[in-house]
Amino acid sequence: MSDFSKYFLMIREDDPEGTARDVIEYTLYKTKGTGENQIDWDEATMQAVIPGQHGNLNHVCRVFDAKGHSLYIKQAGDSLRIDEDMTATLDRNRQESEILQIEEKLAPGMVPHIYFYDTVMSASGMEDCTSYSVMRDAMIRHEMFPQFAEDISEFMVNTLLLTSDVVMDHREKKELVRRFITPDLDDITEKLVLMEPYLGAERNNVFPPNAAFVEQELYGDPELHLAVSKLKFKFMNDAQALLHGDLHTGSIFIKQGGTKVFDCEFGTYAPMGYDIGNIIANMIFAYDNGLSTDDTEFCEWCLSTISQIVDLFTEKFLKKYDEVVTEPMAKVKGFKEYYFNGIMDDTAGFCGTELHRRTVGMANNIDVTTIQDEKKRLLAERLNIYAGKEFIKNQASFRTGAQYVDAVRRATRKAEETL
Ligand code: SR1
Ligand code: MG
Repeated sequence: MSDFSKYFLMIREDDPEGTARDVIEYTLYKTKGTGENQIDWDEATMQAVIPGQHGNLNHVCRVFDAKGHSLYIKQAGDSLRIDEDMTATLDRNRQESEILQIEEKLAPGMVPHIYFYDTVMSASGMEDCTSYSVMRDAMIRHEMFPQFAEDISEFMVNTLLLTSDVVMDHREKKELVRRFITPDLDDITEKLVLMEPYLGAERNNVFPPNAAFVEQELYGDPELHLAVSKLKFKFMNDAQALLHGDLHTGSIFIKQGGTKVFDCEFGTYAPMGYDIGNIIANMIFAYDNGLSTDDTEFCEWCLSTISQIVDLFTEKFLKKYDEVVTEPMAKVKGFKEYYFNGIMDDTAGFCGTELHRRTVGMANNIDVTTIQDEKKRLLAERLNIYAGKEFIKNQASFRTGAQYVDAVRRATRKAEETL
């Protein structure tokens, strides 16, 4: 019997048999039983399998039995999967679990249920979502999900607005700010997203045929650098709402008619526009991949989804604001419009930084890196760079879904002209 009273890395991709043994023992230790959040496992048929891994940071293993019970065990390792030399606090598993529990209350059914989390092993037991696909994989297959804009806009309005000062008691909100301060994880975002794509870094992953373009358009544009520096300080200092913090298509499970958001270990108090901008940017990456195979139907679905996300978020946010606002000063005439315009500015700005960092930074995304044809990959990268610059430099021009779609089409044409 392994000793789970001291931390050790239980999920080891280079040792599937040892992992299975440890994970089954651990799962029984944490969940065996018939009460709430316990599982009546059929021990004789239990198996534990490490699935294809997606995340850059943690380790996961799926446990199941022949009677239909199943669970995902997720564990934080000392070093990060993306780079063994990088570390981040083991406490990230607690943060993620607690945020998912909060989000489950605010947006019921839209996150995987957390059965338990364990601050000794830095591990949690999460609802098995294998009937869903990771959305990034589905995007690469060019699958379309008509419910997505409705679902994700609902998720964002509920999790963001309801954790902000316009709704929450300010003392309780500050307690959450304290609980979810994540210096290590924030440091990754502050460097990987909000600095290195502009000032350059050894660990940037620039596609060599695009190096001169990146040099000129990103590293060599002082006006852009100033706009991003303002966004960076906003991210660091504006504790507006409890964010997911890494809301890309690799952090979403999806199937026809269903959406669940997971992987919120970057969750922290920061500007709402960071989450909203991230999701829009990641739909642009899906569009990039569609363009590479001339899949017009998929590209148009991506663009109309972007448009709907922006417009539905706006409609639902403004309606809900009137229903739930508690702060008297937030009811003063004109404040709602001021507050919402700020969110929309941030959305455009952080959409731009996500477009840039995934194109040239350390953590690229497979929607673009799997494009084999060099010219088509250059088209994708350059349109991301052009669109991102427009979003960052002209934040106040992006208030409607149609304005985002027009900018993506403009950036596509402009990128085509360079090839
Ligand atoms: C070092 S971690 C790189 C990236 O992976 C995560 O998903 C976050 O997006 C982070 O920036
Ligand atoms: Mg992640």
